[in-house]
Amino acid sequence: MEEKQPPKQREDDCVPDSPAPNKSTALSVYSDAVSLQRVPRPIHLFTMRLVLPLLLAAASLRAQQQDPIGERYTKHEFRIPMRDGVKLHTTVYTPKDASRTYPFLLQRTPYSCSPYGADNYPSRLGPSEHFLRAGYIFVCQDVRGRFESEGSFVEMRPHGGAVSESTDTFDTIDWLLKRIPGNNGRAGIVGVSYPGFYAAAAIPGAHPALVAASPQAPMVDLFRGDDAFHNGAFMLAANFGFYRFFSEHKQPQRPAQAREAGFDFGTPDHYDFYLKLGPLSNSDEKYFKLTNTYWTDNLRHTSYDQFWKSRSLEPHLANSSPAILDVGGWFDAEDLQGPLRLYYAASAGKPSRPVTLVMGPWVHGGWARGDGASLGSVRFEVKTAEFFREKIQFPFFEHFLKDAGAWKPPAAWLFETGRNEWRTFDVWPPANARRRTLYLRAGGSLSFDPPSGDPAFDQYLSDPAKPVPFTSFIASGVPQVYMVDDQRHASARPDVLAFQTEPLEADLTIGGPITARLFASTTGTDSDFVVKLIDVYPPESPLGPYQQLVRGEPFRGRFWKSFEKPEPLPPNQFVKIEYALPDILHTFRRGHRVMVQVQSSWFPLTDRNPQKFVPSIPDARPEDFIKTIQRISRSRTMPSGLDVFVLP
Ligand code: PG9
Repeated sequence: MEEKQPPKQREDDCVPDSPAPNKSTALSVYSDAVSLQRVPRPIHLFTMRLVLPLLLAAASLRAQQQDPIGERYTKHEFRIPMRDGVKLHTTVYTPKDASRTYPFLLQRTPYSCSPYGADNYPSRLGPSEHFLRAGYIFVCQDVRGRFESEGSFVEMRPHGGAVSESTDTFDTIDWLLKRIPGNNGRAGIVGVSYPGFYAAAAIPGAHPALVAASPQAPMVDLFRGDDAFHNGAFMLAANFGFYRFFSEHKQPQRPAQAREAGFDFGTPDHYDFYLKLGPLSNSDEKYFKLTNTYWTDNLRHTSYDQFWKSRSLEPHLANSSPAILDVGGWFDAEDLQGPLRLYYAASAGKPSRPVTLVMGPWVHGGWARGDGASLGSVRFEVKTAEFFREKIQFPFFEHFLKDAGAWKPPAAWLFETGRNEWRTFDVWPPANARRRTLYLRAGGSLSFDPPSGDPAFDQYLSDPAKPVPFTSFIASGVPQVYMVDDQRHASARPDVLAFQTEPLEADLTIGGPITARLFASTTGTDSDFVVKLIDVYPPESPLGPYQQLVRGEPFRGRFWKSFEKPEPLPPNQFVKIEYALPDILHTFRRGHRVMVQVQSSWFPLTDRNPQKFVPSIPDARPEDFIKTIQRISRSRTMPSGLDVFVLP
């Protein structure tokens, strides 16, 4: 990665390097500009145009000369033998300052420990610059079967076998403690996404020296809400191109540049691409030819079978030994459920050290970079990512790995969106939260008051040939902004039911998991239902009557009885479909409305349900895709709605 060059000073910038102006800064920038007006303009502009860029370039060069990683750390590369003899490539960076001892900070990854070669140094090391300055022994390891390590890669290798990610981490730490001089006998592990899974997988059976673990956006259960399936609906757009990277390495079939470029969709409109693809089994016939084994696994295991159950970490997280800093993003399109599931599982046991959940207004890994002050059109007004890196993540590791500073964490350190402030809780969801139901009512209204009429329902036509798009714009892949995107494009569709409250007379704060309860019928024998919770801004807000998605989650109807054994839905008969939407902490401000939308597709975020029950949806035939009439009851005896926790 190239070192960033200093920002070029644009001709019309007449102020020293200043943060991007917001309201308050604009005034200071303006006042600076006004004060600068006192300098005769020709002299001033000449100075700024010539001198400032030179000053910036010199400062950046000095920084690079003063502090390249190779000046302060020595790089070593080892092949560490695991208990079964497989050797894992492990890069170790030790501080040159030998006047004190240091803890290990590990990352285990399937995404490479590049750059390789003892003389090649990365441009950054560790989770943030705080760690580089404080001094750690940084360790990066290629997991089995990836890049420079021996062995074979297994998707989320199941815990409990003769060798596992837990035993590999244990053996690695044991080896490092004995052979790397200058260590202080302690180790921590940190990682985001797949590296987050490896950090979580190190927790069960942890080496006694592993005293701190920070799984960040870890996958915990790929079928139950992480990257692969959400209540049985397959996360198509997120996974289609992803696995090519895994399946090609070590069997390079295309030039590296083509491999790096990923899958060539041939169009930026992936809604159209996937619609034309038809049944997912066509993907192997047309593109992957069964070479993308991880993709094919997803198409072969579309129920909660032993393949997925064996890979779930959830049963192994109770009674943890390391302190845990469990991090996730409220708007993480890949692994939102993982950190929540980890927190609930670890807290339910008897952990030896504190377990802390941190959730911020972040996309996947959004806390690791940038300032976290906004996402798309939505502003959070607080530099949440900077706060996390400086005030939470760094103190966590300093405390447990070096006995530096106090660490009296809350159980949950959560950013409340809507009101835009950090909050701490001694238990999550908070004990004083009140469970209430938002009922779907007649005329597209939504209310805490239950319906009284019988029968009462709304209906819509669901056509798999015209699925509801998951973005309000033409999109490639999964745009991270989708989780706060405007939902007016959906509200306007006849195949989306929308129910909303009157403008709120007071702030309404909802925290914790949400339970969707639909009494639904279909003229078909299978169907998806998607429930979305939306914050409707008042017309006078800067974004106008923006309909911000707060939380959305699909449910694949075939799993109405169990995720292990899909069964047809009885046609033209109301059945109760009840499922959880991942936690939120959001305040609907006074004057806003709460909206709930219900629909039967969310494309191509999830694959299409043919709506005729077939043994395997990826193997459905084109003629299996049928139009259906969906009915959602909102009657006294079958009241559809959302159970929410209202905070005082
Ligand atoms: N969370 C991403 C992912 C993991 C496993 C399968 C599919 C996606 C990731 O590691 O980037």
